Amino acid sequence: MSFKTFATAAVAAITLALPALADSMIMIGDPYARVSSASANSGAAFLSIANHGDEDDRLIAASSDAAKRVELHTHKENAEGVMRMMHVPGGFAVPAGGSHQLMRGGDHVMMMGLTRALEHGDMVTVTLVFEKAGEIVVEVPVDLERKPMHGKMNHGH
Ligand SMILES: [Cu+2]
Repeated sequence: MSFKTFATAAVAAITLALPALADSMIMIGDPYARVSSASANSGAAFLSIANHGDEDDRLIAASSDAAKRVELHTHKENAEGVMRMMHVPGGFAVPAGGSHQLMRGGDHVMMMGLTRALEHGDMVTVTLVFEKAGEIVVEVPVDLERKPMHGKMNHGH
């Protein structure tokens, strides 16, 4: 074995070992993405994050193959009582032993500048970056039929 071959093998072993350790702490559940229309140039992804580690963690950034830019957003009511989206530069905390739910009308992963039209059933790859767990890659199905989780208020009698 030449020195070069040995060095490559050693590097490969190290890069494989790191994510395996980090991934065990954070579990992503029930991801889905939406666009408002076929011609939309932005979309949003929702999922649940569970932290099985004994250290608090934080989702601090995200990226996607389907968007030029991805931001962590939330919805807040402004002074006029209108719900508005806003960028959350500090990201979302996921406490040790706890979880954090991204959902419509709340925190979400905002995909801006879509690189292709997204249709029901398409898959997008979203890379989530955690402060401690590092990068976690999630395959997110586009689901345009999903109802909001807290839709009860929309049902008048
Ligand atoms: Cu948004």
